[in-house]
Amino acid sequence: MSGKNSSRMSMLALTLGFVSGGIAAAGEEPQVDLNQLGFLTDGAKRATVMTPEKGALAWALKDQGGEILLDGVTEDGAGTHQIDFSEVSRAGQGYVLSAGAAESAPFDIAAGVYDDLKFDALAFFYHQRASTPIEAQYVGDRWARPAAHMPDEATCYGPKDFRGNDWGGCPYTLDASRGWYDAGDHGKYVVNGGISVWTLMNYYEWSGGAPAFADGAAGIPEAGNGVNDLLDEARWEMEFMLSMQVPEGATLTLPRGNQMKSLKKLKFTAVDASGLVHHKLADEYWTGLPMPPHEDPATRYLHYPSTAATLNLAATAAQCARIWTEIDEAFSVRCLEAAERAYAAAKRLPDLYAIDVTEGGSGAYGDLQLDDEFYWAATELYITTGEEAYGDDMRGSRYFLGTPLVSEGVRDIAWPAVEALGTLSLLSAANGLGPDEITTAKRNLTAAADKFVSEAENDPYGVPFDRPYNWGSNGDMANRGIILAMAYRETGDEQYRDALTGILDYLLGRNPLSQSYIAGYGENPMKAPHHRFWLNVIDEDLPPPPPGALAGGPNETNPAEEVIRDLMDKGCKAYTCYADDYRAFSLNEVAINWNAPLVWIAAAYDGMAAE
Ligand code: 9MR
Repeated sequence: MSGKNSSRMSMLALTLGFVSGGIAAAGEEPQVDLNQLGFLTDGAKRATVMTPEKGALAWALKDQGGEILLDGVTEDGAGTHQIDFSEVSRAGQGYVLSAGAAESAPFDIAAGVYDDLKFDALAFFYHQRASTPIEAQYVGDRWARPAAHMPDEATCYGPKDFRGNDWGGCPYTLDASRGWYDAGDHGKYVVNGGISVWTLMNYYEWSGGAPAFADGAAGIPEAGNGVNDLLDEARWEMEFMLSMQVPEGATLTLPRGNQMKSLKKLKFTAVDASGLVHHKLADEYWTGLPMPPHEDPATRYLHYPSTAATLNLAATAAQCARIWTEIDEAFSVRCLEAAERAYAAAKRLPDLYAIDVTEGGSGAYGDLQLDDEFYWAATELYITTGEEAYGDDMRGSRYFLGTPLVSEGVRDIAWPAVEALGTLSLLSAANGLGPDEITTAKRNLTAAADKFVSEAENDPYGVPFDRPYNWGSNGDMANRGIILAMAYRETGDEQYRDALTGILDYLLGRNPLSQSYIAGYGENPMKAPHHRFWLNVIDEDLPPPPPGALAGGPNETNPAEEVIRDLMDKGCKAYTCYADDYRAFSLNEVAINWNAPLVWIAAAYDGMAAE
């Protein structure tokens, strides 16, 4: 064990003494943490033992009948020790790993152990659909509900915002039905819708048409319509995104430039708003919990257009245009026209920053740095059209061919950091890049993956993540999995697949809280998300979270609510800053931008299994 491990380990051991939740705390007895779902027959199999004891611990892997398949001893001394039993490939159910007196949760080894997760993770999006009934025949009686926000029509809030600025309203109402509710709330945000729908569509492109989601594979109303089910789900969101675009010829008065220091006295400019995209459509105020979507009493409003939302539409509609070209030409043309109009509008008005006009009711999704959105949109348009004007913008960006390497100024993939999405599309869809450019993009991809591998090697729980855990850290983790899966396919290098295994292991229980962050999966799954409908934990008439919903996860950077503040006061660190508590919206919300990369990695990982 490296020195770095030891220091992180003792930090965790200290910390864990404070963390409640029914899990054995350090200082009492050993704890064995591993993936509570299980392992692929030919994949890496690792566990972490946390022990307060001084000597080495004897460990044994036992099958359901108690027969020992492999045994050994841990390293000497108190701390966190890794156990590697990858050499065991015999398929079976109900295996247990014991170390000293402690036992792991039961788990399986099977080539098909990930068969269901990709479908359940995708089903999250059907559950979150607006403007349609969620039918029992697809989700079961517990989760069925009537249509909500049907239609979802709104005009701009105003003319005055809650601070008294007069925006003038907008001279139209939009029918922005469909789309997915963002998270535990009923807001629909173009920024965040963008990265989420991109991720689903990217899996389609990267995997050569997502055969796992072939028409009829998923439980959605469109199954049987001749179109891949992943695309059917993505289209539900694209239709909403397209409907958020400002009609041709509309004039709006909008605040240009960064006016964050004078939000009470905004200065407005009359602009030709054609092709811009509204930032979000959301309730006027925060409704309480629980609040099933079909009972939502709040009036809904459009917030004014932002350049970021406009570029989110430009990027995803460009991606949509090329994907649907052979599937539904009219839709493809609609997407391309919308993308080109949006991109032109963003270039004309590059400095429209999102500003909330209601006090509460929705998240801000504000972003003051938009050169990454410009790169992403230009790149998607270049891939789709091959036009040099887009190619020039793409090549002129400081992000050209960048992948998440913070040392090179390219950030982890997240809703306000979308530069890598452009590069990943260049590695997923046919395009006009030269061979040297493709080589550079691949080299950048593996450089990012190499960094994640080394972080996993230095972490006692094998987690490829060595930076502060922020709001939605599980989504960031899953996005790193996309990089690792892509690098594995490019190179065949098993260390990338092993690090991806590390991410799934972590999300499914190999962590110091013995927590599976995925509802319905593992012995100790997330049960109490911050969600207005999946609140069985406080009302037995309401459903629990459906299997496949991923919690936001540990957060040590933003003490936004009482639960996390309490944990931080008690000294939580990194992946111990979490509680499965529905009140904890900064830890335990679910969201489309976190479940989308879960779909991506669950499908990709399942596809890597030896049959
Ligand atoms: O995921 C978002 C996170 O990055 C921000 O720090 C946080 C606070 O602004 O908001 C998160 O997004 C929430 C959004 O604002 C409203 N719907 C629920 C989202 C997930 O918590």
